[in-house]
Amino acid sequence: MIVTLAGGVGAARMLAGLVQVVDPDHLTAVVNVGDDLVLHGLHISPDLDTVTYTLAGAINTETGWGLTGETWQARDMVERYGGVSWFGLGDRDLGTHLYRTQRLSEGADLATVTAEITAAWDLGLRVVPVTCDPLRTMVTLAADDPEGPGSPGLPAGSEIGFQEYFVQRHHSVPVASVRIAGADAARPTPGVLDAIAGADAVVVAPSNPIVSIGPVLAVPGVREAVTARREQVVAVSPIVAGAALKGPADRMLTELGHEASVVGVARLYAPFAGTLVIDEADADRVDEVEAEGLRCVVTPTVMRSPETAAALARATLAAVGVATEPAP
Ligand code: FO1
Repeated sequence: MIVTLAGGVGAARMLAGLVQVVDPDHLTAVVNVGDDLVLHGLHISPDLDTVTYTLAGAINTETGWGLTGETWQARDMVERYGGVSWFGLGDRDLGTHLYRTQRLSEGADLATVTAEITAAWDLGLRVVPVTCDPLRTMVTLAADDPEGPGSPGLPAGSEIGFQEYFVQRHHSVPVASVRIAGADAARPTPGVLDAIAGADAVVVAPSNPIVSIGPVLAVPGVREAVTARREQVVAVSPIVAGAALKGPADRMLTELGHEASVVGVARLYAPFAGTLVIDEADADRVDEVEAEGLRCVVTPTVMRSPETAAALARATLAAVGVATEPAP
């Protein structure tokens, strides 16, 4: 069994590589739900949906989130009424949130509903929310944020939800701190800790270390379970040549006092990961990464195509001695 700790877009691409090189029946994605939000009364799980839609081949490849072939009539109606329209929910995507919300209201837990949704998309792998309990990533602003189109002004020190930071404010305001609300009381989804304990490899996907991998590890028991498997834990750096490929990970690392580089990632991950995979662009930093106490593997990590994602998946698993299936 291969377990992958996953955020959104980067993790989804990595998983699309992994399913090409290992039997999907032997693959479990443990996914961040700190980005989840309730909007229009609907429960939205962006990272679960990004992983699901990507593996189903139904993702909007331009945005990296939402569905292909989307229309926006419902959002346009909300906008007409002056409602909340900064978070773009397409008409097809809305169907997922309607279904999820209805099932949750009937008493199903998020893991059950996610299994139903992934089965409907014929996914072979298991996609599991790290917890079925509420987990919310909260961001405290380091500076005043002036009023913008569709977003009210806020003073420094205000705490806002992750999507208010990421989407409503286009992650343009500096961050003073990040808090994972609900983490103390959250219970890991049943099976998650056992999957980690029994995994041949635990892959930390190239996701934001603070707001994607952070909430997964914040669920009580998960960090400990991963650390106990440190020798088999292999992380892929989401930072290449000092920059995040997507999103604010580089700025956020700097703002929170970390180095926005493979060395900064190594420092954060060394307590629980035995190996860090870095891009060829950072090959000159291998010694500095290894000085942090992990093995370092250099390979192309930018997933521009299914082939490059498969090659990265192969190299990542080989780094912890896990054999992969030959290319079809
Ligand atoms: N990201 C945006 O930048 N703008 C959006 O309007 C937006 C809508 C959205 C709707 C559903 C969904 O599943 C994801 C959506 N995302 C949007 C992406 C998402 O909020 C972030 O990329 C992740 O939370 C970060 O991992």
